[in-house]
Amino acid sequence: MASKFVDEIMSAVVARNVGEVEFHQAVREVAESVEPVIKKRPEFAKARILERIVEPERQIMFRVPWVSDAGQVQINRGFRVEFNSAIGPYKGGLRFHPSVYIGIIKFLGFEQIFKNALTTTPIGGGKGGADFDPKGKSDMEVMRFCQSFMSELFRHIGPDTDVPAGDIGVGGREIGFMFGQYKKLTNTFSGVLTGKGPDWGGSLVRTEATGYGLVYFVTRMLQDRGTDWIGKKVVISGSGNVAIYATEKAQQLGAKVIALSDSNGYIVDEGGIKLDTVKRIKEVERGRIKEYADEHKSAKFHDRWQDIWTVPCDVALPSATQNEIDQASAETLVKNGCIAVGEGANMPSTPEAIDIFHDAGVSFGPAKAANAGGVATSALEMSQNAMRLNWPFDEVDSRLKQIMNAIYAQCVEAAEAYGKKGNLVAGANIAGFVKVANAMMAQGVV
Ligand code: NDP
Ligand code: 2IT
Repeated sequence: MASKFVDEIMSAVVARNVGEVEFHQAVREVAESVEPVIKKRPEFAKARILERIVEPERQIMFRVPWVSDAGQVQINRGFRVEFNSAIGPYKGGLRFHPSVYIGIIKFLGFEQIFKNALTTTPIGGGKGGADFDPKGKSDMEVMRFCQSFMSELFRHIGPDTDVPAGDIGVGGREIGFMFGQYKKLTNTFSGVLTGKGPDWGGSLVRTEATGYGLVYFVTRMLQDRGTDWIGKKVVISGSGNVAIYATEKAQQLGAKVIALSDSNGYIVDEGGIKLDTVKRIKEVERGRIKEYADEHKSAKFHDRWQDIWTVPCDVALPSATQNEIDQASAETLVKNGCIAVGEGANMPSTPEAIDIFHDAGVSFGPAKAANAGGVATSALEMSQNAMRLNWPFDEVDSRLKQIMNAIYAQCVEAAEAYGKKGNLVAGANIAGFVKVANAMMAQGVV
């Protein structure tokens, strides 16, 4: 049963943001979590902090025209939502996927505000992208698209204003093309994007950071249950940037990762995933996960990606997309003995699924906290760019580990302080919100 407080917030948000169901879902969860904070801090209610936070500071939508290899004119839609700059420049990724519309970008930008606050680094929240599908496009088509996209975006961003990075469909190749165009248009070599190549301003560990950080976070969850990764069976959805480096770190720590997926289906290799094969297929050849099963006879391919959660495991790391674990999948995971879920993707579990995990005593690491290692390392890239220095791999990795431990501690403490011991969803939302709210209070009604 929703409270009057949540109902009021939600009816205004739904009326003003018609049809943006993912955004509504993200706001509802935060509103439910922070209600007790606002009751305890009436100055937040008076200053209408939550009502202000749900309204982006600025939203940009633009036409992205480009020409295919066949000489045909294509038109996509580009987005950048600059959501909140209370604690630093807008920061967040760009998603290129055909499902992108303003509701997806707003849910991601809204989550990013609180995630970025948890990282302990000074970055505000933003997100962008386009309904462009890089799959099946040539490198030259991707380049022309990225150049056209940046030809509009460049006037809205900057190293002290808004610093985009990657997300689904945007990796090193796309960041390179966009950085090149930004540099040409502005005649500046700056830290305007993160996820750059290590030889031209990028940070070591940024490629690995989201997956590694996820595993560092879940390590703390497992420690609190008196256990570790050794011998654990792990199922990870997706086979992109987050999934690959979560697999790598989990394997280094002694886990057995047995399943991965893409939008065509999932593979199970009970002998343990051979990550070199996955990296070659996905990072070099840009192929499909099915090809893994053609190469390794120990593996089986199944063609419904949603069914990956029927594979029995101790730890599940959803690392593909939003709402990929629904109630039925959560019930199956619990029935099969899963003890911990760490969200690598943004909002991969539905609210019903999260309730099932909490009720069953499964340790649950929410996206805002568990996948914050990527953006945190982006903030470390910004620091290195500002100093014109490059830190060694081990230094960035050890900072990442410290940050993930600090995020975990903030979630645990905030949950306890508000009578929600062990509920890291409430903890993450409260700790992130309080930091942003305090900054907004200090800066007046702007
Ligand atoms: P990638 O594009 O590298 O990989 C995405 C993977 O998920 C691919 O295997 C893709 O399959 C699969 N996938 C994406 N969308 C769908 C869909 N609608 N249905 C089924 N499968 C899908 O992206 P990332 O690994 O960077 O991102 C994965 C998730 O992690 C996203 O939710 C992102 O927001 C989140 N995230 C990413 C961070 C980063 O630093 N990159 C940081 C924090 C969170 P296919 O190739 O077939 O589309
Ligand atoms: O969802 C995320 O945190 C990201 N896609 C990373 C954003 C960033 O700016 O590194």
